[in-house]
Amino acid sequence: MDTNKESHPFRCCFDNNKQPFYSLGMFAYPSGNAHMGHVRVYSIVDAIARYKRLQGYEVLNPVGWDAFGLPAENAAIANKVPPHVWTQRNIERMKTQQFGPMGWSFDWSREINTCAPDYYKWTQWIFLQLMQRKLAYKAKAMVNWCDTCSTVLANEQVVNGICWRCSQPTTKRLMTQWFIRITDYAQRLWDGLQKLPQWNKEAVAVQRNWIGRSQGAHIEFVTTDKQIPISVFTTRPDTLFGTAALVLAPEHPLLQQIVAHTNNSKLQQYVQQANRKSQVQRMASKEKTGVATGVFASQALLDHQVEIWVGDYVVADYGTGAVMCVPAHDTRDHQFAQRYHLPIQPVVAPRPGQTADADDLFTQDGVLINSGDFNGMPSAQARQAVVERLQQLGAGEGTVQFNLRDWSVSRQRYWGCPIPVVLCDSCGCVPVAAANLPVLLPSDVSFDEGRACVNPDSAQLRVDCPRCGAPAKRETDTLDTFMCSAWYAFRFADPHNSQAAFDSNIVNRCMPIDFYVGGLEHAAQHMIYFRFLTKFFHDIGLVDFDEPVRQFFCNGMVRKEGQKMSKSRGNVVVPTQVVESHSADALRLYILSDTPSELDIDWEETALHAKQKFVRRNQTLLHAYLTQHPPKNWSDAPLHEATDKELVRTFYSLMHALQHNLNSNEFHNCVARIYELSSLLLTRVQQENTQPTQSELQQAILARMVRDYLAVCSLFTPFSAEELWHTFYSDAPLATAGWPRFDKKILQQATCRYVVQVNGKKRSLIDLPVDANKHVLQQRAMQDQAVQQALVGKAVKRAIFVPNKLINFVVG
Ligand code: ANZ
Ligand code: ZN
Repeated sequence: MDTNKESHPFRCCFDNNKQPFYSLGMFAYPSGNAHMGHVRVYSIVDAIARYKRLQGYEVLNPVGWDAFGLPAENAAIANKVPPHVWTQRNIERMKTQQFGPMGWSFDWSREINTCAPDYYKWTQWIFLQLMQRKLAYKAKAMVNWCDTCSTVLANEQVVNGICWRCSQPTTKRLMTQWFIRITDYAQRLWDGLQKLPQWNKEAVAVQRNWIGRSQGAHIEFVTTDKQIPISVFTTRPDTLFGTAALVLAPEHPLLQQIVAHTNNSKLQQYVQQANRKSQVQRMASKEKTGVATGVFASQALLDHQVEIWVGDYVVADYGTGAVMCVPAHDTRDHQFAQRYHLPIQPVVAPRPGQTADADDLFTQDGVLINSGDFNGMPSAQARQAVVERLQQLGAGEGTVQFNLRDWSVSRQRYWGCPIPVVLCDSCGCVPVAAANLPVLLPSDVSFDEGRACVNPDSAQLRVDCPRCGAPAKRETDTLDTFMCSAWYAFRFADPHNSQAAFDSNIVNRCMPIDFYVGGLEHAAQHMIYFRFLTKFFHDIGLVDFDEPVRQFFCNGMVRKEGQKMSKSRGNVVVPTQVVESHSADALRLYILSDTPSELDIDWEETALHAKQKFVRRNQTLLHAYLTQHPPKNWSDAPLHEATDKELVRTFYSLMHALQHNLNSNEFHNCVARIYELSSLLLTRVQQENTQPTQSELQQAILARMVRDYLAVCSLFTPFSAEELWHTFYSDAPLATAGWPRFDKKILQQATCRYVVQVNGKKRSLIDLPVDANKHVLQQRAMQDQAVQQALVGKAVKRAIFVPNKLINFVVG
């Protein structure tokens, strides 16, 4: 591999002593069209990558393609182009015509593509590792089904019952599917969030919400007739005595058994209706509806029986699918009780100073009443005491409940990573031996009937069972593409390894990722899977860290007229066209300016023009100046010997501030600093162009300042900065030429205002250079009229001097 830094300044090799820095923008999908989202993400990443490179880090700034997934398959169906051809064509196009012209400093030698067999071989290998440890399993379960996409979706891919890809409502189906047991890692995924101080706060909140840890209890009830046990999950065991009813989800597995003899047709109708309703409808309806079963239940601590109801506000797959309904203290239960006239018995009273939510509703912690032995206890204490008592009675126990579900990871679609499993009639699901990977995607497929159809009789699907040798079939489901993107960052560290997914030493050296940029919309799914796999890799000894990302920066969206840019709205601004009309530098500068990068921006043509003008003006004036005054001996030009000390001081103070802004990802402030730097520098340069007055030394100092200016500009407008640098300074790239160095001393004020006192009373102010000595100050003070007056007829006994502050004459 040619690792020559001059011909490949962005190529990362870890064979030097430089400290690595890993910057990464989230994986791009090769749709064929780069959009403003790409421009924003990668311009942010690039500013930091270039900054760190100039600072002397060995920067890993890779790029690649998240290439499996539905659009390729749909394109194949629509245009009869095989998905790999469509994908490859798009990648070529995006790479050469769209990403290339933006000037992002990627290490293209590490480009990866998840649909390439030498990549998905390792995705399959990882799946086998999970399977070996029982973390990948096949099971029958209620899953999310999208009709439009005709595939199963993960919980993370269904937001409020809507498919993340096609925005159509999804339904629940009982299907046999592959799952990844991420729930085994729920507690660690939760705990890990505390160790991420450099993560975007919203992203941490999204994770926390998704993992959804609730501390609570299982409380056992039992039906009075047939003694069928029913367990509820509650976070408020302190409210047990206020239970008015038990409410079961319509899908509750014991329901039919419980109501077996009752012949309640109204109930059966309700259950059927609920099953037909989509998840969205169920959650959207504000009405809490239900049907009474006529069956009652009792609880060890309660001296009253409660009726069992069925209600669709209770979710089947959370907790136990059953709740104790406490109308006086829970809003949903309150609505339910009001509708069906259930008793509303308060068991927690507000403390002095607390106010209730309504007359008969109080949802906060308070003090227990109407609760037997527990009366008078504060809620927190009562929660523990009730659980302890239940535990003694064998009627309940403390538990932790997570919202996180296992990741349903199989897809009934063609264009994905084949699941490396053989289905054998006698042995069941048998993993393919690692030595036989990759399991190639069958090529015996037609796209004619409106869907991708692998020939079911294809020899490519027939295989002998690895265990018993009998004829068997390959699994035809493919993996969710989020599986491919859950480990791509590891592969970037060692992208050409043919012996392993990656070399642990290399990965340990450059990961966790130092700076990761992407949209908040990926903060739930991708980041959960990515964190999960990292912990798994850690556990099987592949890596020595267990969180993949040190700093996670979430960028905002680019909108137009307040709307998301989209083809259907016809409001898409195409980056390549902007590059042609205004230049990549102007676009990059624009996309980072004015608004903090974590907020949404609204596309504004006039601001873009202004950026273009700014870049041009800089270019023209600096070019003219450097032509007249070719830079000489600039590299060590002594800044402290500048005649215009104020210029140098202001200039480097701005540099200093800019570096501060970079360290805190305030890119819009960086751009503002560049404007200020430019205005200082161009004013001076224009003077020089019209009437050159300066000595060689002063010229060298100015040349050094121009070069430092170009260095910071190269983070944002690399084309114009590199061009000037190349024309006037050096053949070696500016990208690796070093971050501006300057002695902090030059940032100090050039002059200082000294106070002159006589016997402690202020008489005058005198401006002198910083660090003036006592003698000089004393001399100057004695010449001051006001001071002279104050000293008339008096003898100076002493002069007290405080450096850079004051002189005080003590007189007798
Ligand atoms: C009684 C109670 C009284 C409750 C009270 C709350 C307040 P999180 O924090 O989300 O875990 N719940 C339990 N399982 C449910 C299900 N499958 N579908 C719908 N709701 C369910 O919420 C836990 C609370 O949500 C539980 O605590 C239960 O209501 C309800 F004053 O039990 B609680
Ligand atoms: Zn869909």
